[in-house]
Amino acid sequence: MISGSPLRGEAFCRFERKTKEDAVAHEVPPLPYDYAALEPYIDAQTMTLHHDKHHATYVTNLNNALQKYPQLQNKSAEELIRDIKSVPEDIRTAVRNNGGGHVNHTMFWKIMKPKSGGAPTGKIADEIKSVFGSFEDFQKLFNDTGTKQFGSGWVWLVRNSGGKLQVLSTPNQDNPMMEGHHPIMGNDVWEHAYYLKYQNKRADYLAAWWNVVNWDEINKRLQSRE
Ligand code: MN3
Repeated sequence: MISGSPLRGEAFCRFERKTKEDAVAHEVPPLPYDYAALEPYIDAQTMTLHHDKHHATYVTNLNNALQKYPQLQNKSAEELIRDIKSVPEDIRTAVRNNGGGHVNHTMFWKIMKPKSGGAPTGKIADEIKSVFGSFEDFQKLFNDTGTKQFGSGWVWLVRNSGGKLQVLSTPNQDNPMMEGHHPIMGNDVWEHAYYLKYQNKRADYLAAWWNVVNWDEINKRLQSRE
């Protein structure tokens, strides 16, 4: 793999000394579009800070937390958070917050796309209709759930541990996988996701976000776990 950032380079060298070629440090995936591509719904400055600073910090902190546990360095971030209770107690909170932050944001960039949004297509459209009645009812539930999440967190559509589609929210960087659910899509309701443009109006951000939703990617996530 090619190192694209000094951040990864440093982390990789550190692990390389410890475990030879086995471990690869976690790294921030490149944004799949330009920072300004989601304007006017999400502004370029927010995207730049969110991806290059916030997401990067979760990755740095995750790699730092794993330094003293070489046996955990080969696990994907998903594997780590899915089985968070098996992570050693002294780094569990750090892995929960930063591994969660890494997984959540890696999904987030991919489920958005410029010139997209609108009504869902494909299988997700059918499932939403059959479970929530209509796309509008689903949007209202998703937006209300995101608005009511107190403080920082995420609002999700998941396939729950019982196999049913469900809307729920999580605090901080917790991911539904920690509770045995499969996350199909999620929106970040941390203030860092919207404050520069929307200030305290989280509901306005949640409403605008539907204009950048990438239903193709969400259909892929739906079908990866049926
Ligand atoms: Mn965020």
